[in-house]
Amino acid sequence: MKPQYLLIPGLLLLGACSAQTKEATASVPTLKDAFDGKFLIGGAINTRLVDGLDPKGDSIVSLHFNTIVAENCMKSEKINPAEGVYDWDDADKFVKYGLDRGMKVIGHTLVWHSQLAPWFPLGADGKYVSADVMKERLRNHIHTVVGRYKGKIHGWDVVNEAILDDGTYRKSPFYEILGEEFIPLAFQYAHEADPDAELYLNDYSMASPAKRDTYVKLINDLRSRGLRIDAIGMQAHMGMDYPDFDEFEKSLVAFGDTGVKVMLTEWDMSALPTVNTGANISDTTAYNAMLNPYPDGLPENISREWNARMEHVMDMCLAHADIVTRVNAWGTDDSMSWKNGWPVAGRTEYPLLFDRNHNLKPFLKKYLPQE
Ligand code: 9MR
Repeated sequence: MKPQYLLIPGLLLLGACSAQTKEATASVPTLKDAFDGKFLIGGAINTRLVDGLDPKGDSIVSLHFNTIVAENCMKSEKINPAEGVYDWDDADKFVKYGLDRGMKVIGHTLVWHSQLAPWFPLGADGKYVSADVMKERLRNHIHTVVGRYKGKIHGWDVVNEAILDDGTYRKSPFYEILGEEFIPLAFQYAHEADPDAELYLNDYSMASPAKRDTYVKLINDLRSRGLRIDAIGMQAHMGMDYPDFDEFEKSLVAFGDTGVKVMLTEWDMSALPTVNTGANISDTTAYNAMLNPYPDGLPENISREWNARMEHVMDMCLAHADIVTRVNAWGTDDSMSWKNGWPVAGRTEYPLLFDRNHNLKPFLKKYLPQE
């Protein structure tokens, strides 16, 4: 029997399938039913939601998603703040939250230049450590974190944002100390720690042809060494005038052609004037009211255009459902999106699949199973 959901205006509660409640219940079409057999559908969730402080967010995640990713609680700064010191609290609760609901739980992220625990690349003299020491630290970090969730985490963003838009390697501490080898090493260590976990490379601005070419080479290189890589995560932070959808699709196809799967891992679309097309969180701009034109709600024409662009992306994923295995929004509802604070702090954004009242955005309705 399909689960029944008690409908209360503005709130959805999981209800019992009893005769008494039958008249007051109706089955609700869900996103996970809509895309069943095509790809997983989900979102990034934060610790507020896991801790029960966002009950409406919890309702939509529990009802509509079959996969979740940790928005912040697994980043090295948080989970491994000092050498040999691990803070598992939020990550444990996050993993349990997903497993309790039968979801595919995704770990984010093992190797990232940003939110990197400050101790990680430095010696007692404050300078970068040697390559040997860095390898050991990388190995310990990955073995400890992946090992703790062995058999529980479905897949890991192993390396995040390693390549710049011009296709060259980002000069991160990992790169400066270990050169390009930090990527194969990270994949090797992650696979050693959990041979069954899927392993991903994840990055933004994936429509860039130069970036695409480097990632194709990188995937081929990892595979030629016999290392496991399951998918490329195309973060998919978008706006009203970017990315070029044709180039985005070319990247999606090029990645698929290498033999790995493709995931939209951090999907959102700004509805506001474009200030920055990437997702590099250190690139910020000062507030100015012109950049925040819709504090009281999206005008109808902008909403229509936004929904049409989102529908175009979802249709692209469906057209490539043979290679797209997960579509994941970077958040739950508009009120909690990082885009309200970036690249301009204090804007009112509308980038996600659910609005501030936790209603599904209009473009999604066409995909829902008919009631
Ligand atoms: O959404 C995340 C935000 O809450 C954090 O402050 C920020 C820094 O840790 O990271 C955001 O998530 C980023 C993700 O981890 C990697 N890709 C870009 C995302 C947006 O900055």
